[in-house]
Amino acid sequence: MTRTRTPKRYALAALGGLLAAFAGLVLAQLVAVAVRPEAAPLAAVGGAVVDRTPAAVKEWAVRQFGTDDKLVLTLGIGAVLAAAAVAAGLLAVHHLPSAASLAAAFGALGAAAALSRPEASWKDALPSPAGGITAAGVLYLLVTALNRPPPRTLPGGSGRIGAMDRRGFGRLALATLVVSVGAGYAGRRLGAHGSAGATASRAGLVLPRPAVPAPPVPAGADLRIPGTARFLTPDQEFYRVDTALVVPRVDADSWRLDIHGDGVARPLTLDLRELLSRPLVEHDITLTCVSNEVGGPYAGNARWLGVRLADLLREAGVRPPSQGGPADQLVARSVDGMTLGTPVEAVMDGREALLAVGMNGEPLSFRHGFPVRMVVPGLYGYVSACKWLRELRLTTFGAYDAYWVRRSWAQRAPVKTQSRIDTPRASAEPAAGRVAVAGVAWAQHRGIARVEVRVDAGPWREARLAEADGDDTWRQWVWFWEAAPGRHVLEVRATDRTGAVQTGERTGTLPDGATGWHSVAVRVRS
Ligand SMILES: Nc1nc2c(c(=O)[nH]1)N[C@H]1C(S)=C(S)[C@@H](COP(=O)(O)O)O[C@H]1N2
Ligand SMILES: [Mo]
Repeated sequence: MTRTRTPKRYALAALGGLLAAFAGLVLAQLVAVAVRPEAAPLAAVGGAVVDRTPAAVKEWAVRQFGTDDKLVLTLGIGAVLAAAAVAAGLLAVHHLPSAASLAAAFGALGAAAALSRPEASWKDALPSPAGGITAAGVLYLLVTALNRPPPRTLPGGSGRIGAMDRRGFGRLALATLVVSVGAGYAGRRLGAHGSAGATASRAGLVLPRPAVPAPPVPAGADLRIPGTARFLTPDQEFYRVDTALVVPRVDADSWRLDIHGDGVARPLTLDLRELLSRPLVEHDITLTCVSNEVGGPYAGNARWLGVRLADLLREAGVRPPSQGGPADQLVARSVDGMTLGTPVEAVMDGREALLAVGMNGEPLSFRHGFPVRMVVPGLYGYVSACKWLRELRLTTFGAYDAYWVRRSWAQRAPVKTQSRIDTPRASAEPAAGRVAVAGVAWAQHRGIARVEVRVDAGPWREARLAEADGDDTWRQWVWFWEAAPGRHVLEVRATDRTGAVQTGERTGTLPDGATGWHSVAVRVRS
């Protein structure tokens, strides 16, 4: 009997391909629960893509999609996978082995991606091929049903040429869907169970009182002008920038920190209890990302609680380069293999560089680095703020390039003076009359001395500054504008406490942070 290649058969075959891929993906996800979440196909391929994305493309993606860039990436990979699944389904109608090879190729690709990730072990290679085999098997069953005539139910019933066992296919397809959805749900539950220890360790963590508490935030530090960022950024509103497609959930009870390397006379290994037995310092620090464009959202301010990094380094026998120490770079490594390089001199020059465990009175959230992260006033996050910290190694800038430096970012990146207009927004149409122009300005570790605003490139007008909460945090400002109807352009610039005025020269974020004045065009209603 010959089969007719009806459009219906192709449509069902394509559907079969999608179902098979879905089943494979779910199974791979289940295997990854046993191995580690980062080894799941989408996470592994996504991570490998992130690792290989040139800085310029990454900057473009961050500009286009903001912190949704990870979601967009995952959807993109899903779309490629779906297209391949449809192709495999169509191929399978004629030639099952080619379809199986396609599934195998994707399994191998996922395995290679997983193995290429930092901190990978051989087990990470397991989930994707397991998924590929599952997909091939399911596709075989589904397409066999499509290529088989229906069973004759009536004696002498018609055996139409080209007929297919549509009912058999339907049953199998439904079963695949039900089992996959069920397994997917079980996988989620198991995944949550797998990190239950981490969740419990966070819930059980009681932060010790600081030996050196921070003075209360001055009442006048927050001007509370509608539409502006709050002085202390709540965890949920705090920007998040990292390469982790799966947020690492570290169990605080098994967490360890190793400190070693050049000039470390006494290498240290500490668990969390040992770390917390040292005197804790509380300090307010504004964290900013080098990828923040002028006027952008990647800045947040928090009250951090942690151990002074300089004290720990001294305990380990480290001397800064200015005192003859051999290492000028401190490389922090996270549990997910991220590396960030910080100047040893900056960490030991007296500023409150912290190994933080607390943020705004709570243990760090998982997103922001639980159980321990670094925070160094005055340096962009990518050269200082390692989350999910695991290791501190002393070396030189000459000997080692950290993750972002290998992707064309500068080795050293002190924060550049910036100011931002939070209100009015670019889209706003305020009524003529008195309009509050307000926002924040930052020059961490130098402090903000002045903020000025100008309208339509007119003379600079001095804004009113909120009370300062030290030099390591941003400072709110406000300027009341007698706005006349029509289109106007507002611009802002800050001056730091060294007297340096924020430059108006526009540069991009690469390689060490954007410069230029934030401007906002508004239409004032009459
Ligand atoms: N482990 C790890 N730590 C990291 C990163 C990362 O990708 N992985 N990104 C860094 C960057 S670029 C910045 S700006 C800050 C952001 O910290 P946040 O997400 O808590 O705001 O974390 C830094 N620490
Ligand atoms: Mo960053």
